[in-house]
Formats: sequence, C-alpha cells, structure tokens
Amino acid sequence: MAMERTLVLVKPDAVRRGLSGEIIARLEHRGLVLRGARLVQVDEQLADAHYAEHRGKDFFAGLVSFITSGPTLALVVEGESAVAAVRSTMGATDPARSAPGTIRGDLGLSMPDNLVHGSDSLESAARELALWFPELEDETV
Ligand code: IDP
Ligand code: MG
Repeated sequence: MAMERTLVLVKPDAVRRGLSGEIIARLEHRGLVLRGARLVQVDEQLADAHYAEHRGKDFFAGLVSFITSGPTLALVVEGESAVAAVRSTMGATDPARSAPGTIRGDLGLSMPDNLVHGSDSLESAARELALWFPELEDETV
C-alpha cells in the first residue's frame, strides 16, 4: 500500500446537475483527501491533450464537445492506493453497466456524460496532474 495522488474530474454533466457536492462527499467518505480543486472551462487544446489516448476513435469528437460544454471541476485527490480507490468508487466506464453503489452506477445511465474521470494508473495520474495542476508539479506526496 502506498500514498498516491490522482486526478478526478467532475465532468460538465455532473456540475450542471448539481452533483459536485455528492461526488466529493463520496470520495471523502471513502477516506480520500482533497489536495487541490479548480473549476475549469476546458478548451479544445486541453481536451485533446487530456484525452490523447482516444484520438481517432469514433466517439472522440463527441467526447471533446462534451468535456468543453461547460465547467469541469478538477480535483487533486490523495490517499492510500488513491488511483484504484477512485476508480472503484466511480464504477465502470458505461454507467448503464456500472454497479449500484458506485458514482456512475447510482447517478448516470449514458455516455459520454458519465459524471466523473479518474486517472487509470500512477503514470496517467502524473501526466494528467501536470496538465491540470502544473503548479503542483514539484510537490511530492
Ligand atoms: P474511463 O473514463 O472509465 O477511464 P475511457 O475508456 O478512458 O473510460 O474513456 C474516456 C471517456 O470517454 C469515458 O469516461 C466516456 O466519457 C467517453 N467514452 C468512452 N467510451 C465511449 C463510447 O463508446 N461512447 C461515448 N463515449 C465514450
Ligand atoms: Mg480513461
């Protein structure tokens, strides 16, 4: 077990629906701690960089248009095994197939508007945190 930092995004659908507090509460109740927060109007450049691994896929244009459709709440989340803990708290990518008890399984039913993003590995977390919170780059966990 190791202390980790990961990036969580409360996506525009969740901010629009007033679910930011609910999502933060679920993470905090799990024992995860907020180390940074910022409301960001994502532009195409940040959307493209963040979702670089999905360039060329059929849903990419829709994904970029969704993530730039309104403010996104970006969070630095810290805790023991935070990467995996966030991912299991979020649930599977497709909310229609996410388990009840998870954020996506309880609060959503469609894609790409699946409420949250969580980095999928420590390497992704480092890359994504540098994109969204460049001022934290020199800090160690
Ligand atoms: P993840 O967010 O669970 O890591 P990824 O496969 O990395 O899932 O996909 C990134 C995001 O792209 C998803 O969270 C969702 O918003 C969107 N997405 C993924 N697959 C599809 C799809 O088949 N149709 C529409 N949107 C999708
Ligand atoms: Mg992903």
